[in-house]
Amino acid sequence: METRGGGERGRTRKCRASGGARALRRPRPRSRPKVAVVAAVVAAAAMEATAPKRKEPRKPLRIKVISMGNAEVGKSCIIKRYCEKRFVPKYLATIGIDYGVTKVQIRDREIKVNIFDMAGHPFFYEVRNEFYKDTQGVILVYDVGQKESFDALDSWLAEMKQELGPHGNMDNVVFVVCANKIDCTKHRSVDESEGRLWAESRGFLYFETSAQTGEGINEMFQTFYSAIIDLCDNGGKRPPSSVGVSFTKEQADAIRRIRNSKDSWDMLGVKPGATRDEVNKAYRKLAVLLHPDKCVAPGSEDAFKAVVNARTALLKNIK
Ligand SMILES: Nc1nc2c(ncn2[C@@H]2O[C@H](COP(=O)(O)OP(=O)(O)O)[C@@H](O)[C@H]2O)c(=O)[nH]1
Ligand SMILES: [Mg+2]
Repeated sequence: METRGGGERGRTRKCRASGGARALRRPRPRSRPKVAVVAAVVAAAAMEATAPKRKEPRKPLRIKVISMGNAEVGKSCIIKRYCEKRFVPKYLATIGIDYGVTKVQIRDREIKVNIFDMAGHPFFYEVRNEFYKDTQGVILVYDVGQKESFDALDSWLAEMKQELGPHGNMDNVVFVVCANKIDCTKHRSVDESEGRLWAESRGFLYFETSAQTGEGINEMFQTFYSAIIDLCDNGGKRPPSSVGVSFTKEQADAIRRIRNSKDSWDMLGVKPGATRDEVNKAYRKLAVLLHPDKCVAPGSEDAFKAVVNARTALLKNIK
């Protein structure tokens, strides 16, 4: 896509250059001094600079975006909310794939988005698998009140990876994770830091959304499309700055492990019955890794507090 855009700009420039050259063209001896040619070119450039600039519309950038995530998490409603500015509560379950084209203006660029809204039900795998390739952006959705839809995100990535095959490159796709249905606060079972950690540790964008109230939807799409434009302008590769991971995998893994640990021993990563020294050693290692002054990973503060409490609890009972 960038090649096409770049080519377009290239052609435009070439056109102007030959126009200028035509205006200057006149018979001249071969031996004309180089300096005169340079002067003529400079004069032409100056004329071009003072002439009112022709605004040549750039061709809209064409992109392909797909939605992924379990059935019923709100993929279709998120897309509808953005495209039609309304919530359709009784939206029909997607059968296979819904397809739509929409034009949007992001910064100074017009982009033509081809959206393939995929059905999340396993039954539609055979229909979905055709649509993974040549995608610039993925909207990955889960329902914050349904833990299994969050746990399923890894299998969605795995399905895409498998369909793209060994030569497919997931690194050059912009992923945005939507933690959807945040209006249902009573039933929330995946908190923000957990979702954000999962997304950001993979270099994905993360947004809390509600297709019902509209919260987060516009910001999500604006940032998502903007990141896709940056990707296209960067020759189809995700620019390094967009990854923006400011914490290590070790920190992310430790937070996840602490969050899922079943007791204080497990939390510190020591065997039940470990000595004071072993507990202190394990504690120090985690405290250095997750200290709020050093670690900005989502959830690090809670993980740090949990580790402090686990150590206190264990030391109380060890002689
Ligand atoms: N409360 C609430 N319900 C939502 C939200 N988004 C979608 N829904 C509901 O969730 C159900 C499934 O939505 P749909 O968009 O069809 O899910 P999909 O299968 O992922 O495409 C529908 O009954 C919607 O009304 C939301 O943000 N908040
Ligand atoms: Mg749907």
